[in-house]
Amino acid sequence: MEYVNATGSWIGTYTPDASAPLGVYSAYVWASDNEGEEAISETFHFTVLNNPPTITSINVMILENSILGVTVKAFDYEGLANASLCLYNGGKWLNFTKAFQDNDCSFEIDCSDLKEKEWKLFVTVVDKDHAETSVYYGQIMIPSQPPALMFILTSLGGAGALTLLVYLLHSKRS
Ligand SMILES: [Ca+2]
Repeated sequence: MEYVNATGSWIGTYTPDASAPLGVYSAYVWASDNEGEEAISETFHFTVLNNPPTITSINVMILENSILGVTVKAFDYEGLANASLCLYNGGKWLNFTKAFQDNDCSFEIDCSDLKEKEWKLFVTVVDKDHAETSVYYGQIMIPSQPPALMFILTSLGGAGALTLLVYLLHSKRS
Protein backbone atom coordinates (compact mmCIF):
# COMPACT_ATOMS: atom_id res chain seq x y z
CA MET A 1 0.00 0.00 0.00
CA GLU A 2 1.10 3.53 -0.65
CA TYR A 3 1.34 6.16 2.10
CA VAL A 4 0.00 9.61 1.23
CA ASN A 5 1.79 12.05 3.52
CA ALA A 6 -0.58 14.98 2.97
CA THR A 7 -3.60 13.12 4.26
CA GLY A 8 -1.90 10.52 6.44
CA SER A 9 -3.67 7.76 4.50
CA TRP A 10 -2.58 4.43 3.15
CA ILE A 11 -4.13 3.74 -0.25
CA GLY A 12 -4.25 0.33 -1.82
CA THR A 13 -6.15 -1.35 -4.62
CA TYR A 14 -7.09 -4.99 -4.63
CA THR A 15 -8.12 -6.59 -7.92
CA PRO A 16 -9.47 -10.14 -7.52
CA ASP A 17 -7.90 -12.59 -9.94
CA ALA A 18 -10.12 -13.51 -12.88
CA SER A 19 -10.27 -17.10 -11.63
CA ALA A 20 -11.18 -16.08 -8.05
CA PRO A 21 -14.32 -17.84 -6.83
CA LEU A 22 -17.39 -15.61 -6.96
CA GLY A 23 -19.18 -14.45 -3.85
CA VAL A 24 -18.82 -12.34 -0.71
CA TYR A 25 -15.34 -11.81 0.76
CA SER A 26 -14.37 -10.50 4.19
CA ALA A 27 -11.40 -8.20 4.72
CA TYR A 28 -9.80 -6.20 7.52
CA VAL A 29 -6.83 -3.87 7.89
CA TRP A 30 -3.98 -4.63 10.22
CA ALA A 31 -1.44 -1.91 11.09
CA SER A 32 1.58 -1.66 13.35
CA ASP A 33 3.81 1.23 14.39
CA ASN A 34 7.57 1.42 15.01
CA GLU A 35 7.09 0.57 18.71
CA GLY A 36 5.40 -2.71 17.81
CA GLU A 37 1.90 -1.63 18.77
CA GLU A 38 -0.79 -3.14 16.56
CA ALA A 39 -4.37 -2.33 15.61
CA ILE A 40 -6.96 -4.20 13.58
CA SER A 41 -9.90 -2.58 11.85
CA GLU A 42 -13.45 -3.82 11.81
CA THR A 43 -14.14 -6.46 9.19
CA PHE A 44 -15.73 -5.21 6.00
CA HIS A 45 -17.18 -7.13 3.06
CA PHE A 46 -17.12 -6.93 -0.67
CA THR A 47 -18.63 -9.08 -3.45
CA VAL A 48 -16.79 -10.54 -6.41
CA LEU A 49 -19.26 -10.65 -9.29
CA ASN A 50 -19.21 -12.53 -12.58
CA ASN A 51 -18.90 -10.58 -15.84
CA PRO A 52 -21.17 -12.04 -18.51
CA PRO A 53 -19.39 -13.16 -21.70
CA THR A 54 -19.20 -10.86 -24.72
CA ILE A 55 -19.80 -12.25 -28.22
CA THR A 56 -17.30 -10.43 -30.44
CA SER A 57 -18.14 -11.98 -33.83
CA ILE A 58 -20.23 -14.64 -35.55
CA ASN A 59 -19.11 -15.84 -38.97
CA VAL A 60 -21.56 -17.96 -40.98
CA MET A 61 -20.66 -19.80 -44.18
CA ILE A 62 -22.46 -22.38 -46.25
CA LEU A 63 -19.78 -24.87 -47.25
CA GLU A 64 -19.94 -27.60 -49.89
CA ASN A 65 -22.51 -30.37 -49.51
CA SER A 66 -24.88 -28.19 -47.43
CA ILE A 67 -22.47 -28.00 -44.50
CA LEU A 68 -23.24 -25.02 -42.30
CA GLY A 69 -19.99 -23.55 -40.99
CA VAL A 70 -20.26 -21.17 -38.01
CA THR A 71 -17.39 -19.66 -36.05
CA VAL A 72 -18.22 -17.84 -32.81
CA LYS A 73 -15.62 -15.61 -31.20
CA ALA A 74 -16.19 -14.37 -27.66
CA PHE A 75 -14.44 -12.95 -24.62
CA ASP A 76 -14.88 -13.40 -20.91
CA TYR A 77 -12.71 -12.17 -18.03
CA GLU A 78 -13.24 -15.37 -16.06
CA GLY A 79 -12.99 -17.78 -18.99
CA LEU A 80 -15.35 -19.25 -21.60
CA ALA A 81 -17.03 -22.66 -21.42
CA ASN A 82 -19.11 -23.36 -24.52
CA ALA A 83 -21.22 -21.96 -27.33
CA SER A 84 -24.59 -23.17 -28.57
CA LEU A 85 -26.20 -22.71 -31.96
CA CYS A 86 -29.99 -22.86 -32.03
CA LEU A 87 -31.73 -23.15 -35.39
CA TYR A 88 -35.47 -22.43 -35.50
CA ASN A 89 -37.77 -22.77 -38.49
CA GLY A 90 -41.08 -21.79 -36.91
CA GLY A 91 -41.91 -25.27 -35.69
CA LYS A 92 -38.70 -27.08 -34.90
CA TRP A 93 -35.60 -26.26 -32.83
CA LEU A 94 -32.19 -27.79 -33.52
CA ASN A 95 -29.48 -27.25 -30.90
CA PHE A 96 -25.73 -27.79 -31.16
CA THR A 97 -23.27 -27.17 -28.30
CA LYS A 98 -19.49 -27.18 -28.38
CA ALA A 99 -16.65 -26.22 -26.02
CA PHE A 100 -14.50 -23.17 -26.71
CA GLN A 101 -10.89 -23.50 -27.83
CA ASP A 102 -9.39 -20.31 -26.38
CA ASN A 103 -11.77 -17.61 -27.61
CA ASP A 104 -13.03 -19.47 -30.70
CA CYS A 105 -15.74 -22.05 -31.14
CA SER A 106 -16.25 -23.52 -34.64
CA PHE A 107 -19.14 -25.67 -35.83
CA GLU A 108 -19.60 -27.68 -39.01
CA ILE A 109 -23.16 -28.96 -39.21
CA ASP A 110 -24.33 -31.29 -41.94
CA CYS A 111 -27.66 -29.84 -43.12
CA SER A 112 -28.06 -32.02 -46.21
CA ASP A 113 -30.89 -34.00 -44.61
CA LEU A 114 -32.89 -30.94 -43.56
CA LYS A 115 -36.05 -30.51 -45.59
CA GLU A 116 -36.58 -26.93 -44.44
CA LYS A 117 -34.15 -24.44 -45.95
CA GLU A 118 -34.93 -21.21 -44.04
CA TRP A 119 -33.80 -21.06 -40.42
CA LYS A 120 -33.39 -18.39 -37.79
CA LEU A 121 -30.00 -18.66 -36.08
CA PHE A 122 -29.53 -17.85 -32.38
CA VAL A 123 -26.14 -18.04 -30.65
CA THR A 124 -25.59 -18.49 -26.91
CA VAL A 125 -22.23 -18.28 -25.17
CA VAL A 126 -21.76 -19.61 -21.62
CA ASP A 127 -18.79 -18.72 -19.41
CA LYS A 128 -17.07 -20.94 -16.84
CA ASP A 129 -19.22 -19.47 -14.06
CA HIS A 130 -22.44 -20.28 -15.97
CA ALA A 131 -23.30 -16.72 -17.00
CA GLU A 132 -24.62 -16.58 -20.55
CA THR A 133 -25.17 -14.14 -23.38
CA SER A 134 -27.52 -14.83 -26.30
CA VAL A 135 -27.99 -13.04 -29.60
CA TYR A 136 -30.19 -13.48 -32.66
CA TYR A 137 -27.87 -13.67 -35.65
CA GLY A 138 -30.55 -13.54 -38.37
CA GLN A 139 -32.19 -15.67 -41.01
CA ILE A 140 -30.00 -18.12 -42.91
CA MET A 141 -30.75 -20.05 -46.09
CA ILE A 142 -29.38 -23.53 -46.50
CA PRO A 143 -29.30 -24.20 -50.25
CA SER A 144 -30.62 -27.47 -51.58
CA GLN A 145 -27.89 -29.90 -52.33
CA PRO A 146 -27.69 -30.56 -56.07
CA PRO A 147 -28.84 -34.07 -56.95
CA ALA A 148 -25.99 -36.54 -56.73
CA LEU A 149 -24.95 -37.96 -60.09
CA MET A 150 -23.45 -41.25 -59.17
CA PHE A 151 -21.03 -42.83 -61.60
CA ILE A 152 -22.90 -46.10 -61.42
CA LEU A 153 -25.83 -44.55 -63.30
CA THR A 154 -23.86 -44.40 -66.52
CA SER A 155 -23.64 -48.17 -66.57
CA LEU A 156 -27.42 -48.36 -66.83
CA GLY A 157 -27.22 -46.81 -70.28
CA GLY A 158 -29.98 -45.01 -72.14
CA ALA A 159 -30.68 -41.29 -71.76
CA GLY A 160 -34.24 -42.02 -70.67
CA ALA A 161 -33.22 -44.23 -67.77
CA LEU A 162 -30.56 -41.74 -66.64
CA THR A 163 -33.02 -38.84 -66.62
CA LEU A 164 -35.53 -40.87 -64.66
CA LEU A 165 -33.04 -41.88 -61.98
CA VAL A 166 -31.71 -38.35 -61.55
CA TYR A 167 -35.26 -37.13 -61.19
CA LEU A 168 -35.98 -39.77 -58.54
CA LEU A 169 -32.89 -38.81 -56.55
CA HIS A 170 -33.86 -35.18 -56.73
CA SER A 171 -37.42 -35.82 -55.59
CA LYS A 172 -36.22 -37.84 -52.66
CA ARG A 173 -34.17 -34.92 -51.38
CA SER A 174 -36.69 -32.14 -51.95
CA1 LIG B 1 -17.62 -14.32 -16.77
